[in-house]
Formats: sequence, C-alpha cells, structure tokens
Amino acid sequence: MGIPEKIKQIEEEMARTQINKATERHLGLLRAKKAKLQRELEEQTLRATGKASGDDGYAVKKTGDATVVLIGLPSVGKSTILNQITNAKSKTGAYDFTTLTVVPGLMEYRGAKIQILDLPGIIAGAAQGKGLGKRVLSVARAADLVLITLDVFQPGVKPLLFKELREIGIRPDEKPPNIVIEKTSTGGLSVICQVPLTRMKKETVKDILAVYGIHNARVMIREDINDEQLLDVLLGNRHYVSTFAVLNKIDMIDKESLRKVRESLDYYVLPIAAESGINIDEFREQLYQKLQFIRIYMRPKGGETDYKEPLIARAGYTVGDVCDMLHKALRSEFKYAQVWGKSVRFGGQKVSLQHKLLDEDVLTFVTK
Ligand SMILES: Nc1nc2c(ncn2[C@@H]2O[C@H](COP(=O)(O)OP(=O)(O)OP(=O)(O)O)[C@@H](O)[C@H]2O)c(=O)[nH]1
Ligand SMILES: [Mg+2]
Repeated sequence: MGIPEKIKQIEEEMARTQINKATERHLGLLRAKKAKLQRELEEQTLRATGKASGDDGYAVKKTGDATVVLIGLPSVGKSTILNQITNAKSKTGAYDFTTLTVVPGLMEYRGAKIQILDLPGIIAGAAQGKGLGKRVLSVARAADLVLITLDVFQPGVKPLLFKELREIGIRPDEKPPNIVIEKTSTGGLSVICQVPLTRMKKETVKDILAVYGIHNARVMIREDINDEQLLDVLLGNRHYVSTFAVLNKIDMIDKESLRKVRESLDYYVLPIAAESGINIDEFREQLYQKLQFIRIYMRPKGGETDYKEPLIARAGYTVGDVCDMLHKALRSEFKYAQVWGKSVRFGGQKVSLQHKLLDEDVLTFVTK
C-alpha cells in the first residue's frame, strides 16, 4: 500500500470514530500517524520533482533588514500596495491572477530596509495545489511578517488564509511550543508537565512519541499544549511568524459601512486605500512598528560610536545574533562584548553571546 492510501485509510478510520473521552487517545494516535505519513509524502514529492531546488521563479533572495510577504485572495490589491509603498512596478489589473510570480520591492523607512514580496493570489484549497497553490504559500516561509491583505467586500477571509498557511507548516501568530525533548539511551519515557495539561493526556504524549520512534527520553512540557503542538515539535520545519492585516479599497464604501465591517470582524485590520494612498503613511508606520526593529550602535574597541548608521536588528536579538549579522567568523573569535544602554545595569558592562539587546544599545566586540 502506498502512502496516499495509508493516509486515506487513517482518515476513514478517523471519520468512523466518534469523538468522546474514550476515543480521545486513539484519535490522538491516528492524527500522529497521519501527520507522519503526510511528512513522508511531502518529502517523496519533493525528491521526485526536484522542486526543493526552488529555481521555478518562486525563489527569492532575502535582502534588507526584514522581509514582508503579501498574502491575500486574487484582486484584493496586493500589487497595488507593493507599488504604493516601494519602488517596484508590479502589474495590476481588474482580473484575478494578474501576478504570476514573486515580485520583490524595497521600502525604506526610518533607516530600515524592508523587503516586500508581492505574490499571486491564494484561493481556498491552495495548500492542496489549487491555483498557484503550494509554491506561493511556501514563499511565506521566508517572511518575518505576513501581510494579510483583505478587500472591503471580502473582509472575513483571514481564517481561510490562516488555514492554508497552516496546512503547509506555517504557524501564523503562534509561538513555538514550550516543550523540551531530551533523548536518552535507556530509561524509557519520562514526561514532566510543569503546568496541568487540559487539552491532551499524558498517555497521549507517550503514544505520539512512540509513533515517532522515541522510546527513551526526558520530556519537559512547560505550557498547556495540544497534540498538534507536540506534533509540530516532532515534525520540525515549522515556521512561526506574526501577521498584520490591512483592509484595502476603503474608498469604495462610506464611513458607516466601514465601521460595520470592522465591527463584524474579531481581529484588527488597518483600513487603507492603496490606489489613492489613503492611510498609507500610517500603514508604513504600523508595518515598521510591527517588525519590532531595534537599533544597535557599534563602537569599535577604544574608538568612537557610530551613531549615524545603526545596525538594524529585531527585538529579542542577542549579541550572538548580531555576530552572525556582521561576520560569519565573529562568533568563533568572540571573547566578550561590552554594552552601554537600556539592556545593562551599568555602561560598559561585559556580556556574553546570550545577552539580549535593546533598542539603541551601544555595542563593542572584544575578540580573541
Ligand atoms: N477602488 C480601489 N481599487 C483598488 C485599490 N487597490 C487596488 N485596486 C484595484 O483592484 C484591482 C486589483 O488590484 P491588484 O493590485 O492587481 O490586485 P492583486 O491582489 O495584486 O491581484 P492578483 O495579482 O490577481 O492576485 C485593480 O483593478 C486595482 O486598480 C483601492 O484601494 N481602491
Ligand atoms: Mg497582483
């Protein structure tokens, strides 16, 4: 039996199984098996088609300080937005699928260079290959932020877009689950939960680990996870990314209708009209804020601080991350760093690679 048939068999069994307390454990196991098979299938297709090489017009080199990817239904105005906020000229048109490849643009704002990627529209079923499908969605893996682009006349499709993104392994607006799995050579499975698990059973954790061939390990669960989150950790290759939603073409409706549309949504949207430029300055500002840039001023050892051209990093970056941004070899030559600014108690404090930096810190590297 091939992998697709095996998946089908499991799906049929899942459909037959009633959901209740007694079958919970069995269903968890089935989901784990299905996820594992799906992963195998994906790897198989990648090998067969060579798509992993990505030389099909969908491979884009990341440049700048952050990458934003435009995701939305066809004709919502993605290309118009790109053209409005960057130097790019992406074709626009009053028909679906005007854009057929990835079109990059660069937005410079407050000293940060933000790469924006325009894409073909996504339709329901894209993750299964509908429309231009999977490869388009995959580009969002390169994103530091996904820009969910909505049309005033179809404002409620954010959940649909999220569903498509999730199906190809992207986890919009989620954090990596707080689970640590330390494999051991003997001793069986010990599962330690630091918080009570309300969404799955401890036994299911063990069942699922066994499906993945893990029989000896120490597992530390630090948050109330569900089985999907455990699978995410086991499967790896998940991309956790935050999103920002804009509601485009607000010039087409009056104020009162706009108010009603926004009220009907249970998520925040920034209203804009890309074509005529309504609210575009605010849009740039919010995009910049959402990317959580921090500015790091470099000071050579014994020299003057360069306040003119800060290094643009992101919130949560450590001294080690900044090493990687500057030079591949810097990490191995690193002795210690000195920091002046909000992240330290006193100016010139010695810090290690793990030290987290804050906006406007001054940083000096001392190498071996
Ligand atoms: N009224 C109005 N029309 C807009 C606005 N933004 C874009 N449009 C129009 O909407 C149509 C689609 O715009 P595009 O930018 O091509 O949309 P897209 O999302 O890139 O479409 P695909 O590439 O086909 O997925 C075009 O006719 C645009 O002129 C806007 O703010 N207001
Ligand atoms: Mg387009």
